[in-house]
Amino acid sequence: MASAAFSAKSDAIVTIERHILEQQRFHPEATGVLTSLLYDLALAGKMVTSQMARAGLAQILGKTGDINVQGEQVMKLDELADETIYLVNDHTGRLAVMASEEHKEIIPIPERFSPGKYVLLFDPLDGSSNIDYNAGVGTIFAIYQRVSPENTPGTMQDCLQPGHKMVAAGYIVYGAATMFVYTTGQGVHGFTLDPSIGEFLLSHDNIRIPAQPTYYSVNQGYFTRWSPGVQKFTQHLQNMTSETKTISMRYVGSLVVDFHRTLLAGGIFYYPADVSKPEGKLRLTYEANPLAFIAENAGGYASNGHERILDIIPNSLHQRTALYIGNRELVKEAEDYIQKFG
Ligand code: AHM
Ligand code: MG
Repeated sequence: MASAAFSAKSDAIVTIERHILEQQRFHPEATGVLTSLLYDLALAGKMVTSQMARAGLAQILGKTGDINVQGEQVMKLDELADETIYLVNDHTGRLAVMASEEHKEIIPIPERFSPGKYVLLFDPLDGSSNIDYNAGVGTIFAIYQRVSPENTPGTMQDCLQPGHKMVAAGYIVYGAATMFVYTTGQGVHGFTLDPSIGEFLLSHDNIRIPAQPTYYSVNQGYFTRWSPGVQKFTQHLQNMTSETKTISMRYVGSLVVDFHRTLLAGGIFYYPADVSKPEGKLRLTYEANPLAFIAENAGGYASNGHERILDIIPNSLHQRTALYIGNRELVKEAEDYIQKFG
């Protein structure tokens, strides 16, 4: 007879596969295609993790001319991540089209494979300027349903949908441990890769951004380039830091890592527009939108300083945007400062 201890729900070992399948129950109309697509992305995450672990060594081996001991060209990690995600997804029949921060144009599904009903937009390795310093980087992805007719090649129009049309979003952080965080609109869930068994296991169920902010996160080196509203908002946060000591500053320079901390600890991340980047730096489609979808599903909010990120209709694939993301109240306060002071 089974021991009572075995039936305790809190003892359940939840792999990412099991979790994604269980989430499917919230969508009675689901066919399982999205479930498989998410699982494919988790697989890509494991493959990139393994490439990351060997990256330092590959560089040493490739130092003399970008050829490693196997006689292969040593690829940059962001190109490797980009290719991995593409190859995991190009043939499955689940996608109509892809778009990546690494490619100028949309990425069609090869003609020999049938086009599917979903659209995948991704930043294969965000924060890649941090790779040389062994600091955290990550993959960010957004999934939409196609708007073009079924069984035809996907189009640019499929890729330029406003963020509120998203059906799923997530990111994978390659840090001290690899984590996969995703939402299909039913809460935000985080998994940690156990490298010894090669499985993502549920470690952060139903993440909510804490109401009490712990950190603000911004590159203050650009302070003099910001508008008065952004400067005043930042000074407001600095005053909170010195007066109440409840909020402190952290900035890695990897959006996905800075966002992950903001999500778990509470606070705000922002990358404003400035005189040298009047549109902001971050990409609406690959970075701001998926993280905004996650933030809102965790009780937070994301804005470009004037309007909700998820309401912006993209007019180009690599469109840039200012981004304020995290605790709803803090992001709203940023909007207020910008409206009041410009
Ligand atoms: P990238 O797409 O060239 O990697 O730039 C995006 C990165 C983000 O991860 C990060 O938030 C930001 O650029 C950091 O920029 P900065 O060095 O200007 O603070
Ligand atoms: Mg990026």
